[in-house]
Amino acid sequence: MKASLRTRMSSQDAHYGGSLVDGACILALFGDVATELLIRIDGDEGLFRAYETVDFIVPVYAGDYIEVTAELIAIGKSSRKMAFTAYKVIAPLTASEALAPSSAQVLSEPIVVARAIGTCVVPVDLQRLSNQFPPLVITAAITGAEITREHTPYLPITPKEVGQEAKNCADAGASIIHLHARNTDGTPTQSKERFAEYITAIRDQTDIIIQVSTGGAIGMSIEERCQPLELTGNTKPDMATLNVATMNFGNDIFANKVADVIDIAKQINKIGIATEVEMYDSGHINAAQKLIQENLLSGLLHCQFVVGVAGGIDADHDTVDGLLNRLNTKILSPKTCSLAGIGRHQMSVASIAIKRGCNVRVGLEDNIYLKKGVLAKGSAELVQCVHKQASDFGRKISSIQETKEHFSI
Ligand code: KMH
Ligand code: ZN
Repeated sequence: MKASLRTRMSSQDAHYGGSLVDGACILALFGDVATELLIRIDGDEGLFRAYETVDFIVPVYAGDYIEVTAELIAIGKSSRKMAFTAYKVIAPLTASEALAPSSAQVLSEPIVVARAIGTCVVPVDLQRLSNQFPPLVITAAITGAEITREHTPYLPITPKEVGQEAKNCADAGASIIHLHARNTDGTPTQSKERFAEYITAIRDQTDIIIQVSTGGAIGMSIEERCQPLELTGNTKPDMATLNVATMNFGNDIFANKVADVIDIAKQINKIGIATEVEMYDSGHINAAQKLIQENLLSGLLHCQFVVGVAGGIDADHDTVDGLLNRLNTKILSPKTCSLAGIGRHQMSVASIAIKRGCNVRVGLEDNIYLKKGVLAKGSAELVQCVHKQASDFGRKISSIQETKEHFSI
């Protein structure tokens, strides 16, 4: 969660020679933006307790326009830790550049002039808007279709390995398994028999929600991809993915023609299980919006953004932030949103999701490393990292039962 404000430094703020503005003015702005954030979080102005760090990086002069932001980075019982940044966005021109004393310019790139980390407090009995964010739903994508045993020896392949991995992820805090299947030799398959073996092995160990992939592997036909939707009885899945658009996927094409997307949506609706809409770029939101308008997606819309795929949208902070803002302005019907970052972006994207009230997907399908050069010994280790990040931030983890209720499963 973030707040920002923009103001102009006046000649009254200039305290030192050469119209230099006192650093205390920047701290006053940090105080104001912190107050806005506290009002948004708790419905109370709160109090500033302490700064951990303050760095004045670039001088600020009278006439500069300064934008300050505060981002919530951790929540305690009454403490709210924030990261502050001050940017210069407009500056007067220097005497040699100016046509007149009134000449000024909008900077092509905002300049960071100061940063700080600080903690505010809101007494518990004054917190009117507690439980700002819903419990965090963690999805574990444990198999995927593209990662092989050559990439990592920890990829589960046999039903026994898949069942154990699902249990480990559930124990670590995941409430959904995003499932692909593999033949014994590791090649991807959407065979319903293989899915049935996997689902049985998982349900022998845990009641975690099973979300089957209808995306399958690149190059598979729609019929092949939809086979897990034929399962009934004890092996009927709880949820299925719906990929809404065609795109480049690395060096390949992930084909999802409009007619095929509609066909898959209808098949999922027919068997009456929850749909997770998979999106890889901002334009995919339009495709999802069209499906809603055509009544092919109803009820709570579960959106999964997979970011950082070569061919899809980038996974950096500002891009993901913009993507979430776009989702919120475009899709007004009830929705829940999850973020999955590919490769080295996995944990940074998880962090954005936790702080923006979204859900998180991690797992070997999207990233095989725990940290640079160190392979994760399975998806459960990645789930544990997300659990820790969420706990540090003060966000609860959704239990399997809570997630089932949330998605009416
Ligand atoms: N294997 C990717 C090409 C899904 O599971 O629905 C597609 C995919 C999407 O993984
Ligand atoms: Zn998948």
